[in-house]
Amino acid sequence: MSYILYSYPDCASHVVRMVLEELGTSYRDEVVDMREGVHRSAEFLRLNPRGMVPVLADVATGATLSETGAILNFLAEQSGRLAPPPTDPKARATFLQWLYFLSNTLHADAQVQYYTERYVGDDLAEAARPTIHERMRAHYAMIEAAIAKHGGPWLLGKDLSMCDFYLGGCVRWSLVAPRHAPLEPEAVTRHLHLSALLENLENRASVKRAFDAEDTPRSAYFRAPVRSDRTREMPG
Ligand SMILES: N[C@@H](CCC(=O)N[C@@H](CS)C(=O)NCC(=O)O)C(=O)O
Repeated sequence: MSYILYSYPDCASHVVRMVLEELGTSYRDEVVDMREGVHRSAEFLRLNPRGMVPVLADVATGATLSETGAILNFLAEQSGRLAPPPTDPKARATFLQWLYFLSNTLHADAQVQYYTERYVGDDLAEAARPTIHERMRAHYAMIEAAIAKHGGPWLLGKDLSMCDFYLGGCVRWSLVAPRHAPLEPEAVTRHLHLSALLENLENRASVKRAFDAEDTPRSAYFRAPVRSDRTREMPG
């Protein structure tokens, strides 16, 4: 076993799981039961003082890290896969640019969409939703234009990368997860290149395994969850 993945179903850890499955790397799953508040336990806070999943522990080196974007970069460096090599600085720069955008803008905005009250308070949450929805729509339109420019099929061009899994996770959370205000599917489905990317992603064996491992419906990106036995409390 190479890694330990601290996870909770359909959360940000799902992105890391898809990547680990794609890499074919062995890992042990440690489910952090958020419904039971395990993410706030002293033991888990020692791993991540912010009390969030994902956390990845690299068994061989003892390295332990949180933050989805950092974990993906770490895995790219360790595996030498799913990212252009450092020996190709132009392609690597584009990869890093997207990875940071996904982490500090798309994922961050998806969190504002989900946890709106945390950012603006209960009283202003309703009023803030149209603005955050508009931001998400604009991000998807910008991504569509970028893929259209090089022709796809993936975010960086012809090669699948870490970024595609991260993008897939963010799209899913913005469309499916929010309790109060999911984005309308058309915000994504109207974009042909982005839709094709998501469909390609959804059809990968690694992604199917990741969804199965979390007992999450495979209708991954556009449709609402069909299971009702688990409340989605902690996405994104
Ligand atoms: N910035 C973190 C965000 C991760 C995150 O939001 N995790 C959520 C679950 S999907 C979490 O642990 N939430 C617990 C909480 O907010 O108390 C990352 O990129 O990994």
